[in-house]
Amino acid sequence: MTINHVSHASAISPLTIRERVGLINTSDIISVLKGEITGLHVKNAFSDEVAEEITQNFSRSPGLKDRRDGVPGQYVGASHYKKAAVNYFADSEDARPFIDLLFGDLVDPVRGIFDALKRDLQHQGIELRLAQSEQGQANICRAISWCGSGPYALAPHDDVAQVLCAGGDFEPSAVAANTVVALNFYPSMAKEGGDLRMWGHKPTAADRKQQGVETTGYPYSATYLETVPCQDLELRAGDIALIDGGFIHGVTRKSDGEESRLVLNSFFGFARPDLVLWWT
Ligand SMILES: O=C(O)CCC(=O)C(=O)O
Ligand SMILES: [Fe+2]
Repeated sequence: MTINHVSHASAISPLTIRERVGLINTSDIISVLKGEITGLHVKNAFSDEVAEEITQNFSRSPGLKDRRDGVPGQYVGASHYKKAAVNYFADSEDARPFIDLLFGDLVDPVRGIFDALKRDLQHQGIELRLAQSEQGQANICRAISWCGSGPYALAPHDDVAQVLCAGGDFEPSAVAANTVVALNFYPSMAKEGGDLRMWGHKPTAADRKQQGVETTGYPYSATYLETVPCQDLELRAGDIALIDGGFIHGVTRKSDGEESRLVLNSFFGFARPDLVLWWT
């Protein structure tokens, strides 16, 4: 029998989302990493000038492409979604010059968080590094403008299934047993909508199988989510959001027009008690 909606009260987990204004500290980030909170929304985390420069560099990028993996969007960089590890790392190497171009001569704000977190974890005897293989190394982030039609610009999904399904030779697959943190920088935001919606449900492998999203974690149906409480992170350009990517989340419909919605996204999490990996 197929269960079409989340039917067990025990499958509902409360959402605890911390909010800050203008101040990013590594203790908040580590709280998400350790699964103590579900999310962190930092408003006004970086300046309008930095946001505008990255947005312009994205729109003019010679590395800008349309996604062809069934998830509507335009992107610069590499995604491990639906990809074997060898291809992901080769794509990451190819895309690196385009990621560098997104930041031009700016001090890269994503690298800023990476370096601060690396330093803090190091003091605790934990290494933070980019995921790697013989083919190469992951990039610090990827840039995406989602363009799904219907109620969601990016349909409800989780970020864990895609990690598991990349195969055992994909270093980050070890992170799936722990919290997979999604880190999102927003250089540009649509006038209306484009919020990050989180549902209070962290699907298990059995849930994914039942929903037919075993290998992708994408997309979960409206029926499945009908009885699950949700919360919207109302985003503005210059904001950062970190979430436990194991919880179902999606991006609400956004207005068309001049301002497009742009996200710089990366993932990280504990592969071992003494190792945190970072990838895209
Ligand atoms: O664009 C966003 O706000 C979320 C992106 C996301 O969920 C993803 O890339 O997996
Ligand atoms: Fe996601």
